[in-house]
Amino acid sequence: LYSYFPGGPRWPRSKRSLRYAIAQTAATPIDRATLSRVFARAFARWSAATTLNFTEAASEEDADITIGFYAGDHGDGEAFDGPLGTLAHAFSPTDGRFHLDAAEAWVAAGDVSRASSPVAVDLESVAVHEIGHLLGLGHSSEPGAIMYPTITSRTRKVDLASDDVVGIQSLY
Ligand code: TQI
Ligand code: CA
Ligand code: ZN
Ligand code: ZN
Repeated sequence: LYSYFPGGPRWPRSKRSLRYAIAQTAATPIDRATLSRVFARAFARWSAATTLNFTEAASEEDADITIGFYAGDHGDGEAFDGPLGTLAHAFSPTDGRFHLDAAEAWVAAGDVSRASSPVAVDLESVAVHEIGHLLGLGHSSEPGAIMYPTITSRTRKVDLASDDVVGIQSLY
């Protein structure tokens, strides 16, 4: 079963078009065009299930959601920890911050199960999960759900389960 953050925070009804920006932060081996494509696909999974829509903004000042890669302590009290452990974190509505650990062996294209690194992590899978948090979903007790709080390295999991869909549709 899905859950929400305490108090059920969500984006206001007046705001069904959300804008996200990919910040220029710590270096990742993934090029900018690939990042745009991967995050667009991850947002599309949630817009397909709701009346929300998402567009990439050119600048952070113009965005509701900001996405960035950071290493170690990056000033929000939730330091990243190197490969594996914490991969990413996102804040509840309407904060909009979505941070990824720059130290992960992110895979943005191709088959993560065939990646050369034993600690490879599929970027789109993590993005779909974190966008659930950005929109107000907590964790699910359903192992097949995107919002289930476990992911194995070298696996891809990007399709919303009916549990995720029912959860997001009762919020929006
Ligand atoms: N990051 C945790 C997560 O996103 C951070 C976190 C823990 C959190 N408790 C939270 C965020 C409560 C919001 C609300 O769950 S993580 C997974 C999963 C992580 C974990 O790096 O551990 C995924 C990132 F669900 F598989 F465990 C992505 Cl998909
Ligand atoms: Ca980490
Ligand atoms: Zn952070
Ligand atoms: Zn989570």
